[in-house]
Amino acid sequence: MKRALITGVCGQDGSYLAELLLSKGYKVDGLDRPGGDTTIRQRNITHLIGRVNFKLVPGDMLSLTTLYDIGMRGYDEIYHLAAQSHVGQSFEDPILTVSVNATATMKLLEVLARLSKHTKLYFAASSEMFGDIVYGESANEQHPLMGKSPYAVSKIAAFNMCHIYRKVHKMFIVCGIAFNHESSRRGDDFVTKKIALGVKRYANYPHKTTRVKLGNISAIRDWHHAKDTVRGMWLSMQHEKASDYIFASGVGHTVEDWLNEVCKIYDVDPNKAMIKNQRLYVRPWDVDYLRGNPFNAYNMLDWTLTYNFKQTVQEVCGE
Ligand code: F7E
Repeated sequence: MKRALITGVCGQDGSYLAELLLSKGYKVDGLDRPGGDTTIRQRNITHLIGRVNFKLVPGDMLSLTTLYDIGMRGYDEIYHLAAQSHVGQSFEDPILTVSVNATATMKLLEVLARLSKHTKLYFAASSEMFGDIVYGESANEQHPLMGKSPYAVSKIAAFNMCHIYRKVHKMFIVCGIAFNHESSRRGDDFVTKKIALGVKRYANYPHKTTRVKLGNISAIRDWHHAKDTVRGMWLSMQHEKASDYIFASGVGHTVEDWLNEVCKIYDVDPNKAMIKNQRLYVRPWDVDYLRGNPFNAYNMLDWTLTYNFKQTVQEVCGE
């Protein structure tokens, strides 16, 4: 029976990945950072708590004790998903973002190199690392990294460090470069879920006070469903060689396209249901266009998408 640790188990990806690994017969530990309201924090994994082979391990990636314990437990596989993952918030607190996303990942690498070199590690890299891609083109794993936010820079630092440990310490480290991936378990302050909840609210109470307040709705993102991403994570860890993989749909849509699709579901006029360019939500430096080329994942891992754009929107809306 393989033993795996998921950092960030309470998040959207962590919760789906825990389900997947349990279904494959793994013994799964989930790192759970105490704090805030437990019911809210654990809402994505309530159905897993108490299940045989699933255990929550309290800990914090910023704690050396936690990292040392992880090294001492000698897991077969670690899926390192814990992060400050909100790009907008990374401008508000760049230092925390770098501490959690980059420095803690570097410490984890060093701990594993010293205490548990056989452990396979999956690192959740991000399409934000690319910064702007030439309009109309798509990024593969070799695309230059020109991050435009503290979040992007923190992920680039950790990504490059993963390569160093892969090369120098001969460790099995996979970097999954995931483009935007969504689900009904997405946090409420990401644009997809915010629109889904906001438009529903407006449909129920159509009034100018219930309109969804948004920032830049012309940004283009390459969206797919988070259940597909986590299947890619697992597949990439089973391949004989550790490598980097793009997880994306290869199709770009604007935030406005997402809004329009949600408005169709709730039968409301998008121009009435939202106000755009709200200062609070416009980023100091946004990435205008992102689209990925998932050829390697398709080819090397037999990775396929089970949700298209429309189905992803519907699932996020819970419809
Ligand atoms: O923004 C625009 C915003 O916050 C998408 C994270 O999982 O995916 C995610 O990062 C776009 C941006 O996701 C609002 O400016 C407009 O252009 O949903 P988002 P993200 O920043 O793309 C990548 C792959 C990650 O790695 C990240 O961890 O939507 N936008 N109006 C807005 N965004 C938000 N959040 N809120 C708005 O009101």
